[in-house]
Amino acid sequence: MKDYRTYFREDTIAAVITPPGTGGVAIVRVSGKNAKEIVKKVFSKDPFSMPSHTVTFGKIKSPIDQSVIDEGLCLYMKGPNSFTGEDVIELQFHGNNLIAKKVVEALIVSGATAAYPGEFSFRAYRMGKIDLLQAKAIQEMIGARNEKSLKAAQVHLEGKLSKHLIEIKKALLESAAILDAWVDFPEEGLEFMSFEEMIEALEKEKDKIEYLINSFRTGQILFEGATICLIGEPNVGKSSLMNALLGKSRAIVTPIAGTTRDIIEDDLRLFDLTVRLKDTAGIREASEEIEQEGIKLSLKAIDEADLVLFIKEASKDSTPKEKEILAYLDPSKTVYIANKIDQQEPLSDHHLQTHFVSAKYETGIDDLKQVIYRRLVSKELEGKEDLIIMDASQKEVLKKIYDLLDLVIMGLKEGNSPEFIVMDLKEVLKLLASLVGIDVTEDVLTALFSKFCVGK
Ligand SMILES: Nc1nc2c(ncn2[C@@H]2O[C@H](COP(=O)(O)OP(=O)(O)OP(=O)(O)O)[C@@H](O)[C@H]2O)c(=O)[nH]1
Ligand SMILES: [Mg+2]
Repeated sequence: MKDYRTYFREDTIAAVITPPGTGGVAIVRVSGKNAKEIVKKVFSKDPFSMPSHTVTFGKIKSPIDQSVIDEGLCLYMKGPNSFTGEDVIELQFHGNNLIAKKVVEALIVSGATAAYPGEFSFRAYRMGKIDLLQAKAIQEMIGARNEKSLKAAQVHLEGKLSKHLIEIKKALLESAAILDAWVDFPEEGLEFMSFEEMIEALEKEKDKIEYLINSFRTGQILFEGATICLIGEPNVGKSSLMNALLGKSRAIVTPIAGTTRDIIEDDLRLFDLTVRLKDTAGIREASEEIEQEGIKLSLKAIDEADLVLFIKEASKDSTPKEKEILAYLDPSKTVYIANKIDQQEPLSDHHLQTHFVSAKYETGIDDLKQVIYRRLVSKELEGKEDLIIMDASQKEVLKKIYDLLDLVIMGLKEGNSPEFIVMDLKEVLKLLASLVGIDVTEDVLTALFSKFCVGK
């Protein structure tokens, strides 16, 4: 459905910016040109006499009957040195929903308008305090579930991803200018750059775009969190391995085949990542209905997982069922594990990349954790948090840019007319600009900011 509210309004806006519920304090933010005038009507001290970036203690009162709502602090930040770039006043009082509601009502009666979701961030963007990628980074930061995605969001917020994209844009702009010159002065134009040099320059930028697109899988795992499931025949030691990885007895372990029926889940701390582990029912031809249901869940878990740990016994030949499961698994998201190496000499015909462990005696578990981590966070992205894309819509735009650059390069190689080639290249420049927030349409902005929560 189309969103009809417009973020392009001049109202002075107000909203609670702390989470709902009870707490030590709650904060209401007021932003806009009438912030001081409005707060003057609800606060016992005059904001016009407050120096910028100072805190004043006073009473918050109803503008209608002057009754006291609460007492608290008033923090005044004169624009442009504030989050939104406008005059901002924040009122801090006791953390109670009822008080917060009354304070916002008092501000609205005094002339403020309730802020839309993400409107403070939108204003920061409109006033040039942050670009669109940085606005997105605020959301990423709030939503970060582990240290790694938090770090990635932080570097996005610092503007490093924007800088990288702007550099790509600059390089492509140069190519576009030369192409323009080729159109206008076919002879002289070639003096600036040879045909081959142009293709080389464009390929270089295309590679950078491809790198960003590929970073999305890691980005998604970081941002959404990864799910890993343990799969195998009954009794191979899936639950034992789950417990060994978690370092606690989470799942029941018995020598009876078919012990685990339901999916058992828990969070595993994997260095700076948190992943969701799922222990499943062993897969076999089950006669019993409960077990059959469990197996159905196991198959579903495989499809939903980012990584599958396939477990078999190290000293046993693969059974027909195991071969069937293996054929079903996607090798790019499977880790092959041979368990119970303490029992007998392992066979030699295992999958080439098999990891040998003893879940019961916790041998090889630390190495396995390293392997799992590596499979989730590719080595080339390690420490390059500024170059990790965590947002699906950003990835889509990058994909369009990539395809267009491909067309441009192909057009050059095939000797197409530079007039047409330069048109595609200019479209690329537009898309790059839109990523950082230059010349973005109102619809796109509304869609983006309305996904924020109120008070952001
Ligand atoms: N010797 C040895 N025994 C193990 C090892 N891992 C698991 N076991 C034993 O194998 C049996 C089955 O272990 P579970 O962890 O319950 O196996 P599972 O794959 O979860 O089995 P289901 O839930 O029935 O599918 C238990 O008796 C475990 O003690 C191991 O590394 N070495
Ligand atoms: Mg089990």
